[in-house]
Amino acid sequence: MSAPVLPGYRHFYSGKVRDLYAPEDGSHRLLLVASDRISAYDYILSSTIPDKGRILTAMSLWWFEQVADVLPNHVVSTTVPSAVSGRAVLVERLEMVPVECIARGYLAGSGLVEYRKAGAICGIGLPPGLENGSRLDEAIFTPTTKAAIGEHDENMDFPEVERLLGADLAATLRRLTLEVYTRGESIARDRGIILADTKVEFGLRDDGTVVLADEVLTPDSSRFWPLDSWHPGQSQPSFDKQFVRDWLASPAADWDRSAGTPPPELPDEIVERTRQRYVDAYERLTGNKF
Ligand code: PZK
Repeated sequence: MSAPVLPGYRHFYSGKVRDLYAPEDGSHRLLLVASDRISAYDYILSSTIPDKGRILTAMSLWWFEQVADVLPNHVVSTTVPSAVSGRAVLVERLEMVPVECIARGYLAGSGLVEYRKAGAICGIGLPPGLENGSRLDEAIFTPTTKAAIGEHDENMDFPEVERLLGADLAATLRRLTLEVYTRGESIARDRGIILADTKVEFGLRDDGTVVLADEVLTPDSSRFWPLDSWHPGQSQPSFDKQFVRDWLASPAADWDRSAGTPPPELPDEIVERTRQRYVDAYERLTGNKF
């Protein structure tokens, strides 16, 4: 599923699972389109998940409202071309901050790797004895460089962020990242979902106002874990992608991850169960029916 042609818009950029367009009306806007594409093990799969783009768009819009008292967001309108209805938003065009702002409240992924190697993540020392999936006493800000597609992001320590962006903006981004995450984690936990970590994208208006951009607190930008199967000391199942990962790793898929061949198409049952997990996450978090 490649980026659709949208009359009145010029295709501007495509990420792994989303596409950006510039309106041809000369307005200072962008159209941010969420596709039904899904990634696993660093591949974009050939299968799509029906409604994923609409579900994640609705979830992100809901989160923007939940944190509207923390900072403004880039959404201008949800009136969009019918070809992408429900899965696109018209947004303010901002100067994007060239740092991936990540907050972690639990130990997993590259954070766990760093902790085991150094007892610290991004220069922040952590107590000994933490395990895979442990909850941190306080969430931490673990920024990374924005690498080009295909490259891997590199951890930065806070002084590096200060040198790159200035001490004021660095402190503001750290505070806002932690406020957005802490608010989200608390809301999600009450509804049975652990938000282990999240990546927040910020942009700047011409007057320097920091604005929440991109999508926020979705399963594509965050680790979602089911609270009822959270067991520190082992790797936690992913709320949204576990069926996909388990099937791709099973003999049924007949796929050798290390061979460099792209993963096979997903069976209909795996697609349907995965779609249901996105619907579940949306309904549990928001209390709305999808
Ligand atoms: C912007 N991205 C990442 C997201 C993609 C790429 N409001 C904004 N103003 C200016 N630029 C961006 C945004 C936002 N959001 C975001 N790159 C630029 C991205 C989604 C799909 F292809």
